[in-house]
Amino acid sequence: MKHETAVMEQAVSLRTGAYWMPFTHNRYLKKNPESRILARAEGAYYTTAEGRRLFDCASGMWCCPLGHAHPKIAEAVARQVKELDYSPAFQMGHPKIFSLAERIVQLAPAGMGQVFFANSGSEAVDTALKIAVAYHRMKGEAARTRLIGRERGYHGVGIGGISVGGIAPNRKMFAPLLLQGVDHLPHTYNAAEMAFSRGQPKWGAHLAEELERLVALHDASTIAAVIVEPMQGSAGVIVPPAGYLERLRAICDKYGILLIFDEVITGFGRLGEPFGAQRFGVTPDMITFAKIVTNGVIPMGGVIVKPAIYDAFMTGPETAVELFHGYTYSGHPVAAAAAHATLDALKEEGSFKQARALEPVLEQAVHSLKGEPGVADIRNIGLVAAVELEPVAGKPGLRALKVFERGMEEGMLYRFSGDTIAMAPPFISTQAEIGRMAEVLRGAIQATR
Ligand code: PXG
Repeated sequence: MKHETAVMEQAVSLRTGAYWMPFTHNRYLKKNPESRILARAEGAYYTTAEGRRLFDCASGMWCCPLGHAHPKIAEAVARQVKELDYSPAFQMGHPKIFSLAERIVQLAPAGMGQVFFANSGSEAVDTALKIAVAYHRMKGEAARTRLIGRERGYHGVGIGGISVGGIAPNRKMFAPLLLQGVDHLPHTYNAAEMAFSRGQPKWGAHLAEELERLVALHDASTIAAVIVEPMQGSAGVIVPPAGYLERLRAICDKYGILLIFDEVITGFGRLGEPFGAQRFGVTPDMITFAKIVTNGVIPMGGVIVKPAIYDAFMTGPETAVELFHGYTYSGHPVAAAAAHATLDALKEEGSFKQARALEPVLEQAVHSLKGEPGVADIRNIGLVAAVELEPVAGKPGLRALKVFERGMEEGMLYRFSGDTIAMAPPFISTQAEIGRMAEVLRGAIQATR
């Protein structure tokens, strides 16, 4: 209790000037930081410095679905710090990272073979892009360097990730740094055709044919890879049209182009299956992951590849390094311990099944908001949902900010980007909590009309 009071006191007497907050309206927040300071977390709830309990509607930032302060994960981390806190990542290993790679391959769709570890989604993405280009070179097709992303795609904030990404504000300031030789598929969102769809929209599979157009324009011999999120998360939850990913896979196969699924959000159960690949029945050549792999407790990311990709590098003298890439903290032992405990918990708690069981509850709850003032669209799949609001004229983002602030007053921590409210509740949520999450949102939408 003494400790708890100290945490809270520290949080309310903050000097905020030195901290440059990421993806944040620093000036606005720092005028009144108290309501935004999280002091504690347990299970599906945060407690703010002001002592307000908030339901964790987005599982942190999509990464903590097993709930906070998970005893098994906490214990595994504490034990690992004492047993082996760090092991050099290059030329050395430790037992837990080999076994973790094997477990991740087993969870992945059939046909994947190896895992390369990084520390975040952004690093995972840049790793996958580098592997794609280097792979073709190893195979004697060094001209295959072009990377194809998608409009509205989010692939983190590395130079590679923003180059293949398709969100203008993330790109425009850094335009001179963007990679050359990148093109983009169109996004698949069309309100007139798919607003208020439940799950996968029926319209839009034909948009995958745009890849044929890009192949005709650039020639397949110049294209290394296509990278897409199976479900676009940061763009406001854009669910792939039925048949779309299948068609992308077929066109990539036809032209020898690698298909990368960025599963940083969809990996490890968010869609009710281990990966989006299994949910949609489409197996890519590489999968990037991060977030849920450690339940958000310790940073970790990585790339899962098909054996043919790994094997392409395993040539030349056995004593030579095969891939000149890696991070000081690749496969960090403490992250590996957290990941093992997370995978144990996902299994023991039947989390994928739980996410599937909650999917219709979430779907029903959020779609009941149709018709509330200014609700432009509602989208959902797996344990993910988004409510898109009509913007206040001339002030994009303001409506969602107001709803977000109102939500906090009512005990809900929503995610918002632009004028879309996103929800990705913990797998441990009860039906009642999901119902309340939607009802508080209804009240906030009505109050901010
Ligand atoms: N790829 C995808 C598909 C992501 O969603 C990243 C890469 C980058 O991961 P790191 O670990 O470098 O941040 C992401 C991250 C949101 C939100 O609320 C989404 C992300 C991060 C923070 C907030 O939409 N996605």
